Amino acid sequence: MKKPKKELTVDQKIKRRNFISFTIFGAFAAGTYAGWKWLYNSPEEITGITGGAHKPLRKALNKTELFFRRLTFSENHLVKTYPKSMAAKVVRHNSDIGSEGKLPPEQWKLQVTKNSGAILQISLEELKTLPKTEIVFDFKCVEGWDQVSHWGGVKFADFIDHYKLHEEAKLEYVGLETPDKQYYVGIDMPSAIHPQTLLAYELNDQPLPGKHGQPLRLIIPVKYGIKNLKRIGSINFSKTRPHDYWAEQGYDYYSGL
Ligand SMILES: Nc1nc2c(c(=O)[nH]1)N[C@H]1C(S)=C(S)[C@@H](COP(=O)(O)O)O[C@H]1N2
Ligand SMILES: [Mo]
Repeated sequence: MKKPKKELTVDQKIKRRNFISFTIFGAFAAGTYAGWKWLYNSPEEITGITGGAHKPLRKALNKTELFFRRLTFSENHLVKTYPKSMAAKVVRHNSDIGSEGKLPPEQWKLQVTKNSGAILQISLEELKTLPKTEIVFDFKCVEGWDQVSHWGGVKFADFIDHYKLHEEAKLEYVGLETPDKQYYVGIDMPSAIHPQTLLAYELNDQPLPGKHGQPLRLIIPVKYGIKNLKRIGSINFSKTRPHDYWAEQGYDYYSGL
């Protein structure tokens, strides 16, 4: 004979539901805690090129970076430009790590290391014999200001052509440093050879003032100000990420717009 099904009282039903919801809630809470603990106890990356995140988080950040690089970047994608009349006459100035004061021009030569190990020493006069390119664009600092400014110099891609650095340009990165090596940046090659990237020696049709990177600076409109290194002393090419002043402090290595 079949056992008659026992009806639950309202009270019992409530108790049972509470039991089920608390069990589910508890399981979620335990899972969340376990996940957090896993992340918390996961090894930290070695502080070096980038600045100390937990390894699983850095992995996710790198994936995100790659996704946005592929989505937003192409050599044909140009940053918006403006008429010269819109360029600021009084140009904002930010930090001067490695580029303080004025450098006697005769004490400066751009040093470019080739794959062979040979070092090119290039004077400003020599650079000025290459075709000049000008750009008026909205310069953006991560600290929250931006300003339309007008720069002139040698297109990085023209520089590569002129000095026959095609083998070097097949590598992934360009590293630039101030003469005293106090400030340094790493740039991915597609951004370096982007048609709007300049080795700039002029601001508002005048030689670069001391505080804006005299005698030569990087102007890379596809990146935030931090990557626009003032007073370039040396240029290197590499397969791996060159060290980068702000990335070491935890800023985004790519720092693209
Ligand atoms: N050598 C050197 N380059 C540098 C910096 C610096 O401190 N030292 N600061 C960077 C930052 S954060 C910004 S916003 C721009 C500012 O350039 P500006 O002073 O010409 O406006 O330069 C970049 N290049
Ligand atoms: Mo900046």
